Amino acid sequence: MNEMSLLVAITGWEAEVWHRRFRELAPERRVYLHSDAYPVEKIRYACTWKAPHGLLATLPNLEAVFSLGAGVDHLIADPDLPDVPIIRIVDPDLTGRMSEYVVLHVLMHHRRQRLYDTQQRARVWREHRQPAAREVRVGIMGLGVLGRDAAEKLVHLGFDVAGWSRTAKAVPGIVSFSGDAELDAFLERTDILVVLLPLTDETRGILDRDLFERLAKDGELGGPIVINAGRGGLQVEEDILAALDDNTLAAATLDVFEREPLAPSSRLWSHPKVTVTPHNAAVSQPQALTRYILDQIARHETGLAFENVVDRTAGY
Ligand code: NDP
Ligand code: OXD
Repeated sequence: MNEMSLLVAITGWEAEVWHRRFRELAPERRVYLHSDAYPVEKIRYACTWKAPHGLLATLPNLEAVFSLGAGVDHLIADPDLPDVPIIRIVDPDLTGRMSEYVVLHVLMHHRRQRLYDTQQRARVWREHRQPAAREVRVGIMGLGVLGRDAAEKLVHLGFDVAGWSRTAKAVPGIVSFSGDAELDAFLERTDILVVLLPLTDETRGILDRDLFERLAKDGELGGPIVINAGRGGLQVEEDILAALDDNTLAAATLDVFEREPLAPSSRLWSHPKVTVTPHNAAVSQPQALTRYILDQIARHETGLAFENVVDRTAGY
């Protein structure tokens, strides 16, 4: 039995499914759930999603921490996070799911599907003007692994796509902006804003009234639209509601919220211009992602460097 044991520390998701899958794929290792008893000194790798803060600091021989999602804000927020590499998910399964979500919701707005749903319920046969995809400017905030894939798929559909990131990018077919200095230029050519930023000290609360007012006002869709599948902490929900009410924004699709689950009392649920999904834009699938983590461990144990290591200073 390999004594380089794994600890699965998950809250909010079904931990047992991950546990079972790790054991199936790595029968030679011991794999523990954090809710069971485990020998702290044997744990070398922690596989986490919203692990209780302080738990990782109790593992004296920890060599690496894996985030079971692409985002690592749940780990960075732990004040006792040990000084070992943090590895995040970069996997075609997760990336593909996010691009499906982005393409679906961009098209929902572009093709006015919500309006046709309402008309259908009222038995109304009425056509509305339909701009071509090339007439619609999509701006993706966060041109990382997920943003880039979604951007490329939207370009393929014919949309006029731009991206904004911290460092400059050169992606064929995509107009790229970077840093605070180019944010205005990016926003003023954006009809549909897709947000795939990580939550960091720099990005918290970035989606506020001031930003919405800087989006394009001359677009083909009757006002700018926001799609946030990044993190709820990026958005100021009161500002979104106010901007929808006074037509600064035409619509919003939100997968993530300041507090999850979204409170039943939130006005976002019933607002006619809002589409709500329950933080499932790109769900982490144990089937695909346990394999990715075990491959990373195998690399490490043969002397190779981990891939997709988080930059703690940048916070993502
Ligand atoms: P990446 O780290 O690959 O990309 C992040 C992008 O954001 C990069 O382009 C980065 O710039 C940019 N960025 C970060 N900080 C800033 C800043 N201050 N100003 C401008 N740009 C910035 O992450 P992923 O694409 O893999 O994932 C993005 C996020 O999506 C995750 O952090 C997570 O929060 C969210 N997510 C949500 C899911 C859901 O189901 N709703 C599922 C999976 C992920 P640069 O390229 O210069 O580094
Ligand atoms: C992630 C998520 O970060 O599911 O992967 O939110």
